[in-house]
Amino acid sequence: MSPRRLDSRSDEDDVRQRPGKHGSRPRTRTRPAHGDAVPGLVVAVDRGRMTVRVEGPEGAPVDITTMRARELGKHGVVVGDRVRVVGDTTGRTDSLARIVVIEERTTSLRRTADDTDPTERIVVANADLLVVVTAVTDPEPAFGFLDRCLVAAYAGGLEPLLCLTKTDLASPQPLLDRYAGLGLDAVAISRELPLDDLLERLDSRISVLVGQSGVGKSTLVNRLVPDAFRATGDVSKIGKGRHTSSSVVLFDLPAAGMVIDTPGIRSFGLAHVTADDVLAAFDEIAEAAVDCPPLCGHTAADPGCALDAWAATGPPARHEQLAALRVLLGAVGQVGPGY
Ligand SMILES: Nc1nc2c(ncn2[C@@H]2O[C@H](COP(=O)(O)OP(=O)(O)O)[C@@H](O)[C@H]2O)c(=O)[nH]1
Ligand SMILES: [Mg+2]
Ligand SMILES: [Zn+2]
Repeated sequence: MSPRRLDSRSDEDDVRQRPGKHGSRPRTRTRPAHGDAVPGLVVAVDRGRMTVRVEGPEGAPVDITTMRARELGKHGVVVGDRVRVVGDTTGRTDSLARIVVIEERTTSLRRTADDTDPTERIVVANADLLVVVTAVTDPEPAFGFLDRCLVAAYAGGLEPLLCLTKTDLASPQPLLDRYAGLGLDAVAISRELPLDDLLERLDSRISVLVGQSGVGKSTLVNRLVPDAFRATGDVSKIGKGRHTSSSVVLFDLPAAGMVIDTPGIRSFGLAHVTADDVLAAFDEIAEAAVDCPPLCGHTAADPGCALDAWAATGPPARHEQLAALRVLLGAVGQVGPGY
């Protein structure tokens, strides 16, 4: 069962988007007539000002300050967005350029504040990989959180990667076992060991790091990006009250690729996700589910779910696959809207 990349949905907005009819949202690649607009990548968003990386006069990348053009209406801009910019794009002090186009997103990592809040927010656009960082112990793995991260990855079209930290303290095996059926990629790391396995997976890609407090995410970011200077240890004392402690931050890896840290994200509300959104990441299972009754939640409690028959036929590994998938669907099952 191999996850496949989903087609993009059009989710432009990180604000006020009603759930329940995704798939039918208009696909708006907003493009006013700006022939001279230059392409760029949004690397930071801070209260209405976006830092956009464009190609500078000498060909080297330059980070410039921008705002959204009025013609974009309510379309939100998030880190990772590919945009087009007009105005003063030199990056000179006090220059302010305008974003006139937001390119269609290839992936979108989304969350709602909680499972009942209909307001969907896009956390990061166009990331390839969601690196779910969890300690094997100290703190103990938060399985519910991990399940939710994986659901958000599959539903958003990102490839998930489990990054198991503090493996000097305990075995990663129980965590690997929980998700074995998903065919999920995983790396085990610790402070004392080289990061080669992880670096290989981050190479030339845009990766988002998520993880609960204390798992060693800042320690990891500092090793990946030596000039990142993320506060580690008792963060509750260090980061409190600063808006930077909760903003999404993009770092360039010393080699090729970028990592995006998400310090403020401690939960993934999934009010926007349906069971079928998750299934869509698994070709074979999605195909088997066409025989399910309408609005089937695909859990063991759903009468007539065709996935039981699918697991009962074919290779025995299907049972493990279905069990792992249903662990994830348990996180979706708590959702009201759409079901
Ligand atoms: N034993 C052990 N401790 C670690 C490891 N990585 C980080 N830590 C410790 O775990 C604590 C939390 O680390 P931090 O990077 O601040 O976690 P964050 O909250 O996820 O950013 C700190 O005391 C780190 O020194 C590791 O690989 N092994
Ligand atoms: Mg931290
Ligand atoms: Zn079903």
